[in-house]
Amino acid sequence: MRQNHDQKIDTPWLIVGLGVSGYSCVKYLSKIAANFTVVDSRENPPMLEKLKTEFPEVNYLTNIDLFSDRVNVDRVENLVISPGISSDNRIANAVIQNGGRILGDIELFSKAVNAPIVAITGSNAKTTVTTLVGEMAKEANISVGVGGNIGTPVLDLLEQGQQELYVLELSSFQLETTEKLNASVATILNLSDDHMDRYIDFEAYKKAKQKVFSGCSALVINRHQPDLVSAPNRNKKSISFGLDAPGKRQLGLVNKHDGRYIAFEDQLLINTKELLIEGEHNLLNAMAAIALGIFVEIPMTKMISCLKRFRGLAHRCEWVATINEIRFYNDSKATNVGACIAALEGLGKNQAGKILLIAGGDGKGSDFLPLVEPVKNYVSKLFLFGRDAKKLQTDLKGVTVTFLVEDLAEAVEQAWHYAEPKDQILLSPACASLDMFENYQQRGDQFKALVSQIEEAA
Ligand code: UMA
Ligand code: ADP
Repeated sequence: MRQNHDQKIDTPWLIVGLGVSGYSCVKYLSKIAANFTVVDSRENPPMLEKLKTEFPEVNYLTNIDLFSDRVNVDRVENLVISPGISSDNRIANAVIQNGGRILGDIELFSKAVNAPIVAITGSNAKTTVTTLVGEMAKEANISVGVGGNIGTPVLDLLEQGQQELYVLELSSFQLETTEKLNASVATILNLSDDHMDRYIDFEAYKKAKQKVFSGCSALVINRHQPDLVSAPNRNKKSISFGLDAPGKRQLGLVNKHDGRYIAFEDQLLINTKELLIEGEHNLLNAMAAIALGIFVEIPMTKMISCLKRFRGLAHRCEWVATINEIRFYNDSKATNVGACIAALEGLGKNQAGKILLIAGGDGKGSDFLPLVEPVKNYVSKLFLFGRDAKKLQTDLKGVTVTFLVEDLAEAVEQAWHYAEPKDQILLSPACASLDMFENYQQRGDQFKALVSQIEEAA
């Protein structure tokens, strides 16, 4: 049941959402002695118990309908909204109409710090590149705070005292409410359909992402998608990255007799054979991290030594096991079509066998047609489950042999049944997991457990 009586917010600040971001804002606003209230549409938001114990004096309202006109926000001047909630709701609109402003935790953070910020967004590769830049800074003994969409709310980073550098992974949701980020260097790594259940169209999603450049001093640009940079930022200093040979202010690939090298202008940096991360997409990620690092003066030697030992992250094209010459990969973090294409191209090229692909879940309103070409090229059998299995089946009709299955367990069982030596069994769902799992980690962990069972029985 929703609150059915009128509510008046009596404070100049209002925090919407009591998840980890909302709670980090509670701590921050308390510290700067702002007078605020917290609301959440859920009956029992995740951080409620913590709020009651640690901040018993704070006013809060739960089970609030953000679209109802029963909440009076006439006194609210600053509405701090959590990323999971769109600003297109009645409470936010009323605050704007009254001359108030909408902001998020990223805006508060950027006003509070003096140290340089590396700002990273994109549809895919954010966590990989953010982690890499953070590790590169540590390798160079630079004190660094790494946070944002990656998991630690940015305002929580301030609790460790000011660092020499901040590396932030930013989602389009977080950028929507960020007017001036003032990053030392900012990038949109790549862009493909995602979160189409939140945005009217791709342009609206792109516009949110482009806020990462607001007030930035320098840019890192993907040469394969140059139109991601918004017009007012095109004349700023920049370094680009791409899979072709590099020119001036460019990172790229150079072929030599002993292999392919990542190079900056005419300087060879590392033979790609020395990297532990697989796939062409990870070469782009390595180059993007180096380009970002150059702008915040991480020494090149440190960046290269870091790259040589970086093994990649769990659930991202992660090799799990090889059983009877059949390789299993967990790419549960492929929650959109772009990531699935990268996995198919990364694992499919130069392989003798075929890929048996396990996909499906919540497609977040995306179009699956861009999968047709890579599925045709690399996939011998497709196993689909979850909410959008039928939509995937329709969009990929006639492209390869397709099976609709009940769940992940049946998908793995069937894939193992059909796989032949040299094949690869790949979980790369192209969809979010939330229709059947708590999160992508649980989906990936279940996949790994199912593979272990096969290994034990084999
Ligand atoms: N919610 C309500 N009512 C409310 C407030 C929230 O129903 O009043 C729901 C939201 O719709 C959402 C969930 O609660 O489904 C969580 O939303 P939130 O804004 O409270 O999220 P936080 O717990 O603060 O976590 C957020 C990011 N989550 C989202 O953007 C949904 C986390 O990214 C991020 O790590 C964290 O802040 C710290 O910065 C997660 C994520 O899924 C990993 N991000 C999306 C993605 O990567 O695709 C964008
Ligand atoms: P994000 O934080 O943006 O979701 P991750 O580094 O967690 O990015 O990777 C998410 C998914 O995207 C994984 O499936 C991963 O294999 C894939 N991926 C990684 N780098 C790229 C890239 N450059 N282009 C496309 N997909 C990528």
